[in-house]
Amino acid sequence: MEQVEGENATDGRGPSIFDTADSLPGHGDTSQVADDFYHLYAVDIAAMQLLGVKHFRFSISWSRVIPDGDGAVNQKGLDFYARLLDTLHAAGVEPLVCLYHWDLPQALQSNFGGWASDQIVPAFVKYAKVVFQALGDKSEYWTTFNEPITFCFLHYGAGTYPLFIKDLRQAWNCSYNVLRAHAAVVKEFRALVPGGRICMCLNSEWAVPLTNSTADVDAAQRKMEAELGIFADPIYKGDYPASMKQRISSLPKITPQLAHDLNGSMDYFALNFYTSTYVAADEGATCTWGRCDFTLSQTDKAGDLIGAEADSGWLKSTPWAFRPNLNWVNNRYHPKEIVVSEIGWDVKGEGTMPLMQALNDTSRIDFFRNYIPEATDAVNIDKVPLTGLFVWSLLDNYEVGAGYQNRFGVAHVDYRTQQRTFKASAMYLAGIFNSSMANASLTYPSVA
Ligand code: GBH
Repeated sequence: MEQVEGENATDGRGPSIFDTADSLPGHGDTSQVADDFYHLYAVDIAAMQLLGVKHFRFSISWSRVIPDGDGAVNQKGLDFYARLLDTLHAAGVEPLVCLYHWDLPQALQSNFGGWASDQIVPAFVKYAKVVFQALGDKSEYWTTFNEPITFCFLHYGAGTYPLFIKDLRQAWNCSYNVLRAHAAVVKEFRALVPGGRICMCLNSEWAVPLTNSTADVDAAQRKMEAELGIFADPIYKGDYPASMKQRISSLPKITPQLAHDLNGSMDYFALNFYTSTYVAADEGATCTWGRCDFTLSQTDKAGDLIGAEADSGWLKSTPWAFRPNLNWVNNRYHPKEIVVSEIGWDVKGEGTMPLMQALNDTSRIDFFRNYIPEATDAVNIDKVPLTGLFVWSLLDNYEVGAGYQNRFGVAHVDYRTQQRTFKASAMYLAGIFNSSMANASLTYPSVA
């Protein structure tokens, strides 16, 4: 995956849209080296063992497997992921593999506009089949997409992330092509990976009505329906939420055939959850994905923030929202199983701190200490079928929107030497994982 691997042109890998976005107005960092996970994966897996980590989520770079997205297969690319999966298994770490975490092969963007074009669907199906044939027996858990609302509406719609395209029509085409591609890929998955489980990984920020007014309460519900329902409703219910159909004129049409193909295509529900937002009814207001009749803010009427600040401007600590968000998903979709595929925190200012200060990441520990019990309560008290939770992230890594400035790792990465050092939060998690860190080396790989 683009955020950790590096070696973007090694062993036949083709360029992705983020390699080329380096020349666009962004943060100026490139993913060319990142965490050099391409070479260091084995020591990182050893570190997982030390921490007591039993599950690891990663994504495959499409352009490593098919360099131009739609042509010849690059065996060396597949071999890397085979080595990675075999090493995880040997270490007793179970993988969860994502096919697409935003790093589109550049050729597909250049040739036909990427996800905005329906030509993307057969290309993605071809890529997925190659992966399932080569690696399908090496993982039980899979996801097709990570956060499609993010890559469709921020990369193509809002123009704020690379690709920096600002065209809502392209974003809607993207979202529709994602649904079609997901349905088609799951069909192949059933044939090629018997016994495997697959879903789409979705994200939401919990919606809090700004006031007790019925209008704001309704608006908060609409916000959840729009953010999760844009994909989960067609999959679980066969159509978009009524609240979206009433308001968003550019909404694509879910045909009976597509609804049929999507039905049953989520074996579990993967949710990325980080934070929350206030929602106020606002007739005629537009949200990222069109006319939604509400406005969002992380500040209440008195001017107070919804929670403590992280480094990322969008991230505030709202542990109390985790349990209601999980319940919202459970009550609306009744998934057989839910996996929280990301929770995580970047410490304010960590990117410019001296190492010793960065290692003492008490606000990240607070984040986990506050969030994790909410998930436990959702399981024990509310009977939410939550079976797993992934921390984002093991390592500091390359952020598509922010480069190397924002650090989400529980291990610090010195990007100059590639040395990793466990932060205090890694020790905290090791305690939860029942690891015995007695002989742990806190910095790795060791320098000669
Ligand atoms: C995750 O998304 C990503 O899956 C992961 O790749 C990333 O490393 C991690 O966040 C940390 O950033 O720019 O103000 O429009 C988390 C959910 C949804 C959060 C989109 C940022 C954009 C806010 N993301 N959101 S803004």
